[in-house]
Amino acid sequence: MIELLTADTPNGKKVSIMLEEINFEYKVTKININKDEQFKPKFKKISPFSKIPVIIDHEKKVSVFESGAILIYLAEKSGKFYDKENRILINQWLMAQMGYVGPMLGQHHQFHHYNPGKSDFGENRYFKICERIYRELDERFAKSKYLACNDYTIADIATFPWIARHDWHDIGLHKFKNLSRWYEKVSNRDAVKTGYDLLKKGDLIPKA
Ligand SMILES: N[C@@H](CCC(=O)N[C@@H](CS)C(=O)NCC(=O)O)C(=O)O
Repeated sequence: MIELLTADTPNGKKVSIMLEEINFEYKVTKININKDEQFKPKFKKISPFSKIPVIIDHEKKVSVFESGAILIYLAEKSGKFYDKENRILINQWLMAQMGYVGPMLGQHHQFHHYNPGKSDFGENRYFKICERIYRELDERFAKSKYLACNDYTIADIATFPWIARHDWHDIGLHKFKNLSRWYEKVSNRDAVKTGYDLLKKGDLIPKA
């Protein structure tokens, strides 16, 4: 049994989507990050930076923090979405999501969506970076069916919930044909739909 400690955010959705994809039995413990539950000592013990998501594998008595590390753990445990032949490609695109796509789009959310009008510099900087990421992903999808290779992998699972915030980004996902094609294909997976609205039932995936 896997326990998922999470909140309704893109990083949290990565793991609920993965758990649905691999069809593992799991239970959810909600961590209310707006009420500072992430700073409770019991949670901090398994998440040193006080961040969701975290999983506990009760069978193995092991906990894992950092969504990328969690996806790798679950992929290795299930033998799915982390094909050995494509592993170098999958690792690169997964790390790019973890180190670049997620953090930059997260800053764009902070300046453009949550705090507009507070910093022209911040708004412009992250708007341009977000636009550039859309362009770069679009170029990738002109060459590859899925992000890392021609198969659906944990790199797609990590990236999808961030692009699913496209209505906050105001870049115009529909203008990026290849990225939109990938987005629609991933959106239509049953496990993605179930994992996406796990904590907020009825929260439909925004259309491209
Ligand atoms: N690199 C981490 C980032 C996790 C993260 O930023 N989590 C946010 C929610 S999306 C969080 O827990 N914020 C609470 C806080 O920082 O206090 C991962 O991918 O797991």
